[in-house]
Amino acid sequence: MLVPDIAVVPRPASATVLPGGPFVLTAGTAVLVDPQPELVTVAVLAADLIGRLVDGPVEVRHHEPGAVGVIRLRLSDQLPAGEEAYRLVVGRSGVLVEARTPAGLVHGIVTLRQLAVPAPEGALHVPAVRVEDAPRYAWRGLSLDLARHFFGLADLQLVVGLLAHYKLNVLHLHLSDDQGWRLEIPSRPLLTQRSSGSAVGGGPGGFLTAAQFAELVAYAQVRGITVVPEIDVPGHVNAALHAYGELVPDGRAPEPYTGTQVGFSRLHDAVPATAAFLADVLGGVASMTPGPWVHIGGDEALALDREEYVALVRRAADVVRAHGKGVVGWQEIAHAGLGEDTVVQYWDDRAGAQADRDALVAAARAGARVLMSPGQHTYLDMVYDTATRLGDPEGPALGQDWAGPVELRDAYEWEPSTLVPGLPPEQVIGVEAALWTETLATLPGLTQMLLPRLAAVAEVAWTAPDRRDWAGFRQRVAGQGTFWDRLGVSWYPSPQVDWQR
Ligand code: TNX
Repeated sequence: MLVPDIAVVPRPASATVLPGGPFVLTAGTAVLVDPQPELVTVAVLAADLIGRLVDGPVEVRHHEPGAVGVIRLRLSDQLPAGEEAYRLVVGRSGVLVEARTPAGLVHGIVTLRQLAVPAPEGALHVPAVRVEDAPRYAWRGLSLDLARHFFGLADLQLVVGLLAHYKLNVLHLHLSDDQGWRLEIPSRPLLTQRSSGSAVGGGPGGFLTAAQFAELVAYAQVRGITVVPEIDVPGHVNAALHAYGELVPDGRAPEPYTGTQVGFSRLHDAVPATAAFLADVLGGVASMTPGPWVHIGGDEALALDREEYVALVRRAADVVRAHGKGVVGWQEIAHAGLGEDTVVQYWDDRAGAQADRDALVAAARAGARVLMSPGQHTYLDMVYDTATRLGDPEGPALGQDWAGPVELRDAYEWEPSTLVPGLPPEQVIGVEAALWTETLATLPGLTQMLLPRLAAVAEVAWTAPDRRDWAGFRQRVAGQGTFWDRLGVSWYPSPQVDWQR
């Protein structure tokens, strides 16, 4: 018998449709939890998410033995290995979500939310199912460029909600570049005072205060998401040089830069102010970050020779490590031989980047972990196709094309473990989509590039390869459009999918 697949994205490790059911979800449905302090935030989150589905407040109550018609959340160690594993059992009389950690419970709640379908009289029906699920990769992220154009706290919270909905667990923020500085560093106030008001094309810019950053980190953490801040050095530093002219050999600060060229700006290892700058900035960012990682950039430092590049990357890495954090950097840092506790992020999959690929393989063989962000599959700032023009008809078109058009199927159909020949597959820590914002200045523009492709990358990161296929994905993702519509976010109706309307 052909069992219909449940329409969950990313596809769970196992899902069985049960006889009987469905569970009827209404504003009268309560969330029930054991009285453990670590369950309070996840219970409130669950009640909020379900309350928004049913259009009314949902109560949180403590465990009542024998209660029916409730959603029960429980921590349990009787689950498959892995911090993020969860089990979801739905029947007519109730829902049980179990996980080892609050983050696992969030995944179960998200699956429940995706399974709910509108039923007569405003109710929602959840089919009777048993889902046992756990991710393939530990690192499933989105890298978002706040430097070329700035997006503030409310926009970032919306993005965090989308990440959680597709079980992604890392938000990597690109917080500095030639065009602007986007995070307040208390020990270096001129960075934001002088260099936050610029952006590509002369836009207004902006920055996150330290308090807003802390609020975002907490908002993400409740949803099981770690924020990884990136300060891009030793290239991509015009905004820093503009704020602190002492970083330039002749002491003359450059003008703000609002174009989109890359690779022209640089730190100088021999300039005395450089070491203090790296210590203050990366040390400051590390101490503002509860998560285990700080990203030091390291890409496209085209104005530096290899020796000075390596010296500066090692300096930056030393600061991050001295603050007890692991180092993440773009693929070029593989040339610096940083060793085991490093994550190297692969991005440039063009033929010309073979030297980087060789260094990446060598670094991985020496114990570094590799994060997969290949441009041709995960760069969501690429156009979907060359014929479609997205964006305001009066304004500039959205998207770049240096890595090729990236249609939904391109974002979906690739295999992280075999993409780079010679790379030991067990060194791949995960997958991260990237959204650069040279051409993206508004939230609708941003979400049109993210959706639907973010869902495809999320499935590559979460679902085991033997559970993935394009034909199944295009059917399961077809229902997501109505969810984005309900949220009121813009998305691109890729012609590769027969969207449910
Ligand atoms: C390359 S990807 C860059 C970014 C650009 C992006 C545009 C990477 C590490 N560097 O500086 O924004 O291309 O697609």
